[in-house]
Amino acid sequence: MMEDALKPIYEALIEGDHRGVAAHVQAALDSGLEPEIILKDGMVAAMNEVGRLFEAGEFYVPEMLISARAMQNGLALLKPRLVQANVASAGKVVAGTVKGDLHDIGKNLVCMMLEGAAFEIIDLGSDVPAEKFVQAVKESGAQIVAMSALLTTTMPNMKETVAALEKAGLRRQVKVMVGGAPVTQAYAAEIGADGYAADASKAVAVARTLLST
Ligand code: B1M
Repeated sequence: MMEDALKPIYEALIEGDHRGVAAHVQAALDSGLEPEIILKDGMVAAMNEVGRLFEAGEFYVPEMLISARAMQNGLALLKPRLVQANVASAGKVVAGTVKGDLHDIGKNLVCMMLEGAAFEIIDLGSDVPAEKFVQAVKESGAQIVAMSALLTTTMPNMKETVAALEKAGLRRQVKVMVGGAPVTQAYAAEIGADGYAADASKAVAVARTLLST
């Protein structure tokens, strides 16, 4: 059953009420609720419902967009609680949502959790072409490339990025990890990625494992 403090967050997110989301997230934090619970059981659950309503033809792109904006508003409040200041860098990560794909909420969450675990993040944003990943690895000397895709039609661009890293002679110096709703462990293996994570907290564990192997 959903906590009482989460219901108004869930409802405000579905309504795309960004002020309401911020107010209810703040109230939930003030009441002592863990940020991870607010995120997972309140906000991510609401975005899944938005997706279901879209699929059912009850929501259209503008509704998805205003819910996404409200989500970003709530995330901004959670960020300081999820990202703790750490001393030593755990490693450098070049992150982005692949070419053709504008969904950046999951990728932002992954970046936030990695940052909280002391990784240095070079966030390339969304709709990132393979060459831009390659360029960023060259410039930063990152040890990990983290790619997100939310559309079945953009998943192949992960494979394209792996190929571009290979072509640039960089594949042996970076580990590639992938994720996003349609992505699976099997797909990660198929495209030659080194790691897959189903959610943002698992992404931290995967990144740590990749750098220790
Ligand atoms: Co779009 N959209 N969307 N959308 N959208 C989905 C993804 C969809 C599943 C909705 C649906 O039909 N049920 C569907 C995809 C269908 C498919 O391909 N199979 C879809 C569609 C069709 C589209 C358009 C094509 C719609 C249209 O124009 N007709 C269009 C495409 C635009 C484009 O990208 N070129 C489109 C547009 C949009 C908006 C721009 C309006 C908006 C995005 C705004 C933004 O991101 N700034 C939007 C939204 C909000 C969604 C839904 C509703 C929510 C996505 C989200 O933020 N979820 C989504 C439905 C759904 O996902 N249920 C949907 C919350 C987020 C925290 O979860 O991103 O999955 P997620 O991230 C998770 C994990 O996947 C994982 O960690 C996170 C949780 O901890 N993860 C990683 C993600 N990346 C990772 C990387 C890792 C590891 C883990 O390692 C590197």
